[in-house]
Amino acid sequence: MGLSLTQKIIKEHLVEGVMEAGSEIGLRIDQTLTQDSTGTMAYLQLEAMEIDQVKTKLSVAYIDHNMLQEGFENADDHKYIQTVASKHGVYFSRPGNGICHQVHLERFGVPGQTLLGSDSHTPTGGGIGMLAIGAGGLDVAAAMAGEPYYITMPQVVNIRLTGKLRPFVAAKDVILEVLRLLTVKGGVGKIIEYTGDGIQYLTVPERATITNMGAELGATTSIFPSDNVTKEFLKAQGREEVWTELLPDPDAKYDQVIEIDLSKLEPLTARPHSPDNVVEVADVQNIKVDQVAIGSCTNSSYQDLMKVAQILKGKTVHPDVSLVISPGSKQVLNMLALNGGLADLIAAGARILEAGCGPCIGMGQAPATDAVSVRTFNRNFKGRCGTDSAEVYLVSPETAAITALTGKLTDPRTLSLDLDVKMPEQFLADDNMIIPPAPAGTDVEVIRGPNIKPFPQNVPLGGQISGKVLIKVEDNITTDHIMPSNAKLLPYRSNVPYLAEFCLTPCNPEFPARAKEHNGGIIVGGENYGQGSSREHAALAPLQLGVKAVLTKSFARIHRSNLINSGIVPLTFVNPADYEQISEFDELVIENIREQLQAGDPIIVKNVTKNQEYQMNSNLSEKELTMILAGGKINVIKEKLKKL
Ligand code: MIC
Ligand code: SF4
Repeated sequence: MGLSLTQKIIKEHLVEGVMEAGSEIGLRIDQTLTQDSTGTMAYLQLEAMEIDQVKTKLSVAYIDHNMLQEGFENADDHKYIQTVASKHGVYFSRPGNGICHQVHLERFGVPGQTLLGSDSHTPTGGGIGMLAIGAGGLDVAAAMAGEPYYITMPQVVNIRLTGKLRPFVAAKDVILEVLRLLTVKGGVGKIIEYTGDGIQYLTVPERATITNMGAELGATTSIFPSDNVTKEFLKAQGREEVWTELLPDPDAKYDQVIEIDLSKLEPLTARPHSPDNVVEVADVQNIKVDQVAIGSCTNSSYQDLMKVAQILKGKTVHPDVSLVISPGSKQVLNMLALNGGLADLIAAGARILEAGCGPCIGMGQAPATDAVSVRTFNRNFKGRCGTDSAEVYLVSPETAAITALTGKLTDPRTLSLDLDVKMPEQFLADDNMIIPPAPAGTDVEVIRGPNIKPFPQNVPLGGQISGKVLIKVEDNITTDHIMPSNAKLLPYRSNVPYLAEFCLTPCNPEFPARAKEHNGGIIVGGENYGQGSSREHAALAPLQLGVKAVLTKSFARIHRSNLINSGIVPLTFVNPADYEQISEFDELVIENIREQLQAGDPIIVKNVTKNQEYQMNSNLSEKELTMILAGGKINVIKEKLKKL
C-alpha cells in the first residue's frame, strides 16, 4: 500500500513505536526553533539537563514576541537567550529580524525534515514540506538534548484542492473555509495533508498561510508536498541545494478525504471570538471598522504586503481607521523599502511597526473600547488584542487593505484594480541578523538578569488527590484565558510566581486567590480545554497555585502534554454528562491515584460534597504515565541523568 507524505517523513524519523493511528511513536527531531516568550523557559530547562551542545542538525532561537521594552525585563531575557544560545550551539535571530515561523521558512526550512518549535504555529514549516510540530518549551529543550519527541500517531486527513483561486480570493480564505468545515477542534489528533491539482497555483508563502492556521484546527500539523513550486521558492531564497522532491504515493491511503474547489471560494472572515466562526465577507459587509492590523506569521509575506501596498498606493486610510502593519521579516521589510512598496504604505497613512509579532499577541496597538478590529492574524479570542470589549474579525490581506480604505468591512472584489504581484525571482537573502553560535568549547558567559526567576517544579504524585473544584469553565477555553498574554504580562514569562497572579482571571478574577485560600485544588473544563498557544505557562501557573488535576470533556493536544510535563493529572469524563453534575467548590477525592492510573481502567473520582462518583479516562501512554508518577518530565530527565 502506498504511503502518504506524512507517513514517509514519519517512517524516516521513527525511533520508537509503530506507525498506526493511536499508538505512541518517538520521532527523531532534525531542527528546533524557540521564540523569546517561551524560549527563556526552554533554555532554563536545557541548562537543567546539563547538555553542553545541542544534538540537533540545527537549532535557532528567535526574538520576535517580547519586542516592547517598557522596562528592563524583555531586554534581560533577550540577553539571556543570546548568550545561552551561543554557549549551547544554537543560532540566534536578533530582534528586528522577524517572526520565527516566517524567517525559518525563508532561511532554514528543509523539505522532508522534522522541526519542533516552542510555538503553536510551528506548522508554518509544512508549507515547505517539513513535518513541523508545535510543543511546550520543555519538549523542545528535550529535543535539543537529543531526545525523541513522542506523540500519539495521528490520523492523516487529505484535503484535495482542485481548481484555482479567483482574483481577490486568497490562501487565507482557503484555511478559513477549512476552519468552517472542521471547527477549532476538528483537527485534534490529526495531520492535514494537502494535495490535488490546485496546489500548483499556490506559492510557498500561500501554502504556509494555510499550514500556519492549521494550528487553529487543533491539528498536530499540516503539510504540503515539496514540488517544483517549493524548488522555485528555495531557489529564489538562494537555497536550492536543500530541495528534494517529496510527494505522496499515488495510491496513498488516508483516514479521511475532503475536497475543496478553490475556484468556488469567496472572501471569508472569522467573526468574534473564534477562528471557526466563519462567514462570507459579503454577508457581514458594512460593519464599521476602527482598526485594521496587517501582519503576523499567517499573513505578512512579501506577496501579502505587496498586494496591500498596491491596493493602498495613491490613496489615504479612512479617517476613522487606524491601519497598523507589522511585517513578518526583515527580508520582506527590506525588499519593500527598496522597491517603493513601503513608501506607498507610509504615504497612505499606515503605521509601520518593526518586524515581529506585535499586535497579534497584544504587544501594543490595543484597539479602543468596543472597537471593531479587522486583522490578518490567526486568532481572535476575546481579549487577546489587549482590549476586552473589542471585536476582532480575521481576514485576508486583500480584504484588510480595502477595509482600511473604506472604513467598513468590505469584500475586496468591489475594487476596480488588477493586482499584479509576482513571486520574486530572487529574494534579498542577507543573514546578517542571524548570529551563529560560538564554537563548541568556547567559554561563553550566560547573562541572567533579575527578571529570571526559578520555575515551579512538582513532586512525585502522592497516594491520593483531593481538593476543591476551584473553577468550572465552558468549552473551548484557550491558553489566552488560562495564562493571558499582553504587553503588561508578556515581560514576565521568566517569572512564573508573578504570572500566576493572573492565571484564569479572564474567566474568574478570583481564581488565583481561591487557589491560594484552598491550598490548590482541581480545575473542571469542557471540550477542547487549552486550545491555542503552546505556552507551558498555562500549566506552570496552575502548578504554582497548587492545581493537582484538570477534569475536562476533552483537551487540546499541546496543553495536555504541558500539563503532563508539569505533573498535573489530565482526566476526561467517560460520560460527558457528568460535567453537569459538578459545581464549583465541590470537594473531590481520587483515592489510590497511582494504582488507579497504573491499572489503566477508568479512574473513580468521588464527589464528597454531592455523594457522587464519576468515571474518568486518563488515556496516558506509558511515557506519560511515568512522567505523571514522577511529578513531571524534568524529574524523569533528572533521574535518567543520575543513572548515566
Ligand atoms: C501565540 O500566538 O499565542 C503565541 C504567543 O505565539 C504562543 C506562544 C506563547 O504563548 O509564547 C503560541 O502560539 O504558541
Ligand atoms: Fe507571533 Fe502571532 Fe504568530 Fe503567535 S500567532 S507566533 S504571536 S505572529
